Amino acid sequence: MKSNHLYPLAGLALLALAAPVIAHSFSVGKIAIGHPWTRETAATQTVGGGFLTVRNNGKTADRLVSTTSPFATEVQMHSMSMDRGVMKMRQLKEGIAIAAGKTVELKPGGLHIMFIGLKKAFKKGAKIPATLKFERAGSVKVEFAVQPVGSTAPMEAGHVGH
Ligand SMILES: [Cu+2]
Repeated sequence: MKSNHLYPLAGLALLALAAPVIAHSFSVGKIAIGHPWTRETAATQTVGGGFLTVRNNGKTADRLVSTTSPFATEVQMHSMSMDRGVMKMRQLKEGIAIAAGKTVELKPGGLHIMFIGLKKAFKKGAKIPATLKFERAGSVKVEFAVQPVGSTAPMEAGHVGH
């Protein structure tokens, strides 16, 4: 596991500081994960969605096979689609394929991660630790940034400098 925040070269670190926005990202092998985020949950809420981008910089297809988090009893991968005007959510037991050279976006209304059986509420500004496991690249620890309830897209500005 390697966080992209840790630039080995001072020059790169300076460039990063000069940028107006610093994304939080993670990588393992040829897989790059961009801005994992989730939404604030109410105390009574038992599930929460998780969103991120996964890029496969390798020449071989890979697959996100599972996710675990100490904050949830179970973490599933879901797809969402319209079926005769009704939004349907379906569990992807085989995981999510990431073709070579491609980026897959997990976002509200589409593919997403589902935290089930929340052990405590997700508080705005907190980071939810999770481990993503890829068939080929292996496992990587990431943190889902908790955004406000109404968020529909990742907010990078909220965590500049971490
Ligand atoms: Cu779902």
